[in-house]
Amino acid sequence: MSLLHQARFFVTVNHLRDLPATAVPEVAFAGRSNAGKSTAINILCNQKRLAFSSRTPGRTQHINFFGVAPVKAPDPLAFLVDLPGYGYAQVSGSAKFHWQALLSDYVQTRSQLSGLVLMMDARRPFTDLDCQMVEWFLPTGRPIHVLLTKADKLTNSENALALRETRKVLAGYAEQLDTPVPLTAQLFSSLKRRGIEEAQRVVAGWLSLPDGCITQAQRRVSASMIAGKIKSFFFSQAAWSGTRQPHRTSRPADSRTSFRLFSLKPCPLSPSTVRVACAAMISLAG
Ligand SMILES: Nc1nc2c(ncn2[C@@H]2O[C@H](COP(=O)(O)OP(=O)(O)OP(=O)(O)O)[C@@H](O)[C@H]2O)c(=O)[nH]1
Ligand SMILES: [Mg+2]
Repeated sequence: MSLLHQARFFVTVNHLRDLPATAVPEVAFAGRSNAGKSTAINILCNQKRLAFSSRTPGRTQHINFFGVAPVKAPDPLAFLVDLPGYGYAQVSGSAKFHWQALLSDYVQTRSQLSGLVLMMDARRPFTDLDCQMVEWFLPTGRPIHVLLTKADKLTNSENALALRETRKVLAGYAEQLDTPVPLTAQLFSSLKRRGIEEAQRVVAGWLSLPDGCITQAQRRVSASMIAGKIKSFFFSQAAWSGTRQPHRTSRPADSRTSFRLFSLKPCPLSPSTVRVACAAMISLAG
């Protein structure tokens, strides 16, 4: 299981001065309002209401930090950061200015930011504001991973075209850089659960999280599951070989007094496979 699944709310910030004074890495999710940022954070963290998503654009109005840490760990190992969406027309002039300044200052100056997940609706990628965001962030020399969201709204060929075009634009940006930095893209759909593992791998890699993290409780469940499977395997190899009466009994054979005889077939697993299975059980149980 990914450590991301154990993310929990940490803090909401409305001014740069309130950003957490921590040294752990962060990954921020940026994009137009309604692109699906908050929904994607929930899906990547396998939770329903970690970040607030809404049909109404402009739902996320502050910078929300979610800490990633093993259960009971006192401090987060890393943060996921849900940014307010840009391009929401209904926001008043001064609020729009405030958000824009907050966003641009955050992505340009936050040294803990390891990478930017740029979320764009697959039907209309690279609006002016998306390009603006890329241009703010590129000088930091950190990677960008584009999620082309709501891929469920397009056909396969439309998705393939959108991805190809997006990669072309990113390659254009990469050419302008003196030092190469990964600028990658993928298709994504929270609704159809498409592209989740690929996105998790990128985010976990940027945050230097281990690929998987098995808690003690999960170890016990996994160990008992494996033990159960091995047991049922051996039983499946057992062949019914009849009911026998115990010696020195005159009572008719019934289920209580008779022996049920099973013979085990020879185990078809090689000794080395059995050794590996046992080692896996022992390490899970540990
Ligand atoms: N069809 C479809 N709808 C989606 C998908 N992801 C999100 N949505 C919907 O899009 C709407 C906006 O989602 P949010 O996650 O709140 O978007 P946001 O980018 O956080 O929006 P702001 O907070 O306003 O910046 C919601 O109604 C979601 O249910 C998806 O993959 N497919
Ligand atoms: Mg949001």
